[in-house]
Amino acid sequence: MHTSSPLRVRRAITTTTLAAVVGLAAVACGSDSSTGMSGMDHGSTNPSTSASQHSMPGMPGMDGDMPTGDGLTASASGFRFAPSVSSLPANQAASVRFQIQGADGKPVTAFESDQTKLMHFYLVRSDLTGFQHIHPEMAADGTWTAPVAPLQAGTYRAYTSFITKDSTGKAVPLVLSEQITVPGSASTQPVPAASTTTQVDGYTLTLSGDVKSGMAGTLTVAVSQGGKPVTDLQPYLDTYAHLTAFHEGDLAFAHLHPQGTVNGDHGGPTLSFHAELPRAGNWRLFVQFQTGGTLRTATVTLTA
Ligand SMILES: [Cu+2]
Repeated sequence: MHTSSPLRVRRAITTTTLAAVVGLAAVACGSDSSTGMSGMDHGSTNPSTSASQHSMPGMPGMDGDMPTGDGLTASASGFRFAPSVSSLPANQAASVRFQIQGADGKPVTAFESDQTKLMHFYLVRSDLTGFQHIHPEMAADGTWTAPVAPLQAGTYRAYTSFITKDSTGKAVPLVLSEQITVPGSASTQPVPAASTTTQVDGYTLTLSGDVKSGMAGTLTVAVSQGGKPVTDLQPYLDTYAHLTAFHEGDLAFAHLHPQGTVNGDHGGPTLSFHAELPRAGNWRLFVQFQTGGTLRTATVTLTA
């Protein structure tokens, strides 16, 4: 079903009007509860679709010679991620303002919804700690504002993941990133050893599947609590789990796309993801899922 790059495979088939979505896009994931957000996460109108895609790993991009399959460039396909800051203060809440600029340098204002959001913004530190997943809000002029929780000192990478359109109207899914420095003395940690299991908030996640670098595969995550299968996962971003991965060392980005559709608060115990990791080595996985109205983030290292 999925034949394209790890960058953005899945896109909403419905183009929602900008005005309707901006209001919903303003909530950071950390405080995101789907309850009360009208219709946001309960539909199943966002099936996995294979977006036409040109940025296979190792292949040149359509409009340039930079590969875009790892999310490590600030510009690709004629679009540029332009943050207003290159550093943020340590240990205090802050905002990152940014634009996505077209080849003419003007801010882009037209985006398509992807997993119910027009823009996904991620932060991770060089040692793969400090993960944040935020849904920024866009002003009419195309300036986005991402509210960032307090950061420890260190070197971070900020990623924007979105779908826009090129001059011919063709959808262009991109992940663009820039480095952001948080001054101060940083005590980085070694990336934890690879494991097939991890815990968060009393939940145990067990990974299985055959994931090799540079190849499409399926990663399965089984969720249990107290030894019993969990079957009350709630929809989050139109899925039962949102899985982001970062590569140890260069911080390459991969989004693992959920398979299957969402139907009420009955997700689990087993979730499947289309996995396509562009590099060999260790990947730190951030699995976000929701139960009882609370968003939880489990982390685990996977070696591809
Ligand atoms: Cu997001």
